[in-house]
Amino acid sequence: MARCWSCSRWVPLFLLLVARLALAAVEDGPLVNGDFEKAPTNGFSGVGDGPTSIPDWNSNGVVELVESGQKQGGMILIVPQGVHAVRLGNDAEISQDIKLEKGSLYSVTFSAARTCAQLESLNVSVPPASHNIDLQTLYSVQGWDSYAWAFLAESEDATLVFRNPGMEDDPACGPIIDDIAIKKLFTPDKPTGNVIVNGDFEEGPWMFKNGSLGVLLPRNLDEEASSLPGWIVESNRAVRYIDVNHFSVPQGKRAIELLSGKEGIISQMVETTPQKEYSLSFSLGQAGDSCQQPLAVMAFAGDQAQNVHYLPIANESFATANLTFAAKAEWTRVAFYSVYYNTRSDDHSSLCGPVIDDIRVWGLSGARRNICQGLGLVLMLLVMVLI
Ligand SMILES: [Ca+2]
Repeated sequence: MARCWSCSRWVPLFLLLVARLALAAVEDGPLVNGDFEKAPTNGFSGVGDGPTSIPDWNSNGVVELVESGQKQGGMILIVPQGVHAVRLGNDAEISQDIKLEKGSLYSVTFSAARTCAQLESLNVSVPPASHNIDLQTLYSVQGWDSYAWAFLAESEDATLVFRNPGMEDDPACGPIIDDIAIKKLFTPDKPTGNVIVNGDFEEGPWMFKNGSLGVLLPRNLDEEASSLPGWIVESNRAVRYIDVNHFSVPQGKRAIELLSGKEGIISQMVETTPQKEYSLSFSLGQAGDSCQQPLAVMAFAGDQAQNVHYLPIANESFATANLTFAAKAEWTRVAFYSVYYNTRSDDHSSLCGPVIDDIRVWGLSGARRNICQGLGLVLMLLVMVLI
């Protein structure tokens, strides 16, 4: 009897454990069959002959598995990683159910390639959050790129959807997608004596170890849902998130490469005290990706702007730059863009540019208003003592 009582006591605990496991949110990293390398029930043999069901994904419309080297007309289809990827036809979509932590910020990383459509774009969503990614600009000569998109989880049960919003004459024209991963992001605390959040860019989207092209961060004006916590990309073109495994990074493991001249701008609003003097410092360098010089950035802090050229010193891949400014308001915009439109010297078409990292803003002196307030207090105390 005692034995049964002992057993029954463990049953609810076991059920609770099972329930917790079932509710566990998706882990950081590749999604289940996010690289589309898992064979369909009838094998990969039918790939190229038309739509087939894709393991672990739901699909709607003309969704095809494509194979590396597969030809369509005179064009060889591009598979970003591995041997297989997925192509979405007109208005077609794939989706996967995922468990999330409600209220948390997530970033989805994926690779996409254009095929033959004129105005190719890709809609990525975790309803109700949704974003159209423009695939029109080719950033790398390989014909594909990795992108990141962030969203706030509004519920625990969610569905990640990739949809081709296009309606091309040729229904086979549509983007190819591959290598899908997710990462829960956190917003780093402001370091002591520095008002910039995530100025070292160490917190950002998932990056694949073999992802040699970095991750593009497209336009995103929503500071609350940014793949680069603290920052927004306020331009039409993307900036590139790079890692130390494939690029030269001035500090830590991650940094930002600015692309597309004035069309690639990142910015952050920082809290400042009006009239107070501040210093903005940052590392400026080259990514080690054969980017043609000159490399330069335009750095903004409030109404101050400074053009800073990267001048390689000895064997250093970066240098430190500084800009002093007086805050005019309680919030000051800090922003960067590349002065030039740079391309790689080896292919003359892949976009590249200067690297920035380790951005800091700190106060140099007390605000005049505070000094006056302080003087006023001293005078008042003096009067009180005299009385
Ligand atoms: Ca860094």
